[in-house]
Amino acid sequence: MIIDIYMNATLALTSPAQSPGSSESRPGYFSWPIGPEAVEFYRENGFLAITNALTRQELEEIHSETLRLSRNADGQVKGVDPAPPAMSDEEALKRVLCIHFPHKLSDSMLRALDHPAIVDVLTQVISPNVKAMQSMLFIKAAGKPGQAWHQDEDYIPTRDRSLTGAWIALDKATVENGCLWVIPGSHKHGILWDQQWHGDRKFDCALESVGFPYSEKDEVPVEVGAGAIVFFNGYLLHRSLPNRARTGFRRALVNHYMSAESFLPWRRPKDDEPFEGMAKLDFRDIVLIAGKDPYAHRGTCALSNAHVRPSGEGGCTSWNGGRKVSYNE
Ligand SMILES: O=C(O)CCC(=O)C(=O)O
Repeated sequence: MIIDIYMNATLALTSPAQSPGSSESRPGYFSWPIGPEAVEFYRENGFLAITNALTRQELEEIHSETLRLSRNADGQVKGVDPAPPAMSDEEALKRVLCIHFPHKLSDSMLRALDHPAIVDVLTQVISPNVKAMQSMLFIKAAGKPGQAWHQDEDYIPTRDRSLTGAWIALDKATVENGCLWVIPGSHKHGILWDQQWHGDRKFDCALESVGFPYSEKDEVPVEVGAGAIVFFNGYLLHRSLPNRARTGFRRALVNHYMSAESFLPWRRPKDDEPFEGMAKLDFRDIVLIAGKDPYAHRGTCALSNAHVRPSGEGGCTSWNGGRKVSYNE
């Protein structure tokens, strides 16, 4: 079964990296360490892909941890039962669309937060001082839905628009199996567009951004091999379509980062917690991955736990603030 699970991974990643900063012939695809050309591309377009980021060994470790978390033998991932011993690895993986905060339970995913390729890119496109606050492990078996148009700052609001995703491809990601699609340059408006329920079974329970001045002809697929990393700005409009391959998975580990200079007003304090006011609201369940944390004196704390994201297959009632939504028939 392991062979089947690794079937669509492209693991030819031990070849020497291209010279620093050089890019492939496709626009937006670079090797690391990156140079000014890549930074300029990112500023203009709101995304870039690093093709030579993870080694085969790093990928294999994350694959094996993905399986461990999906089997959930110790029940630490909320929202999915421990897999019975008789359940195949493939079946265990197929149960889960995505696990939020896997770095809380996996050392290799925690290590992936400050992978040198990520530090290289983020210290050039965000700030010398960078912190991480979130990870998501998409497993996306054949037949699973995508995520409708959205901007990540809808969900993780920074105060200086510095939110950046690092989308680590664990399998080859193609149009067929549900790669990322982006609208280049859409981050530049600096506007968070309205969101509404889409009712479309192609997508999971998250809302869809609407009212922006782009159409489908403006979107481009970001197809990458396993081990590549796609970086994208928190204001960039992006989505993914369902995995339409007949078999296999489209796995990706997505980490989120921001400047350490900005507070992160992500969670309201509970009634009995001291509160200095909105301007000082700061989520401190963070990992500093580069430079200095100007707010280190505030300490850090554990606020998030690994849990499964609803795929929509069992309905979306508990998502979007408990708002009841249903799919169009
Ligand atoms: O990987 C996917 O299918 C969607 C990921 C995404 O939209 C995100 O990380 O914001």
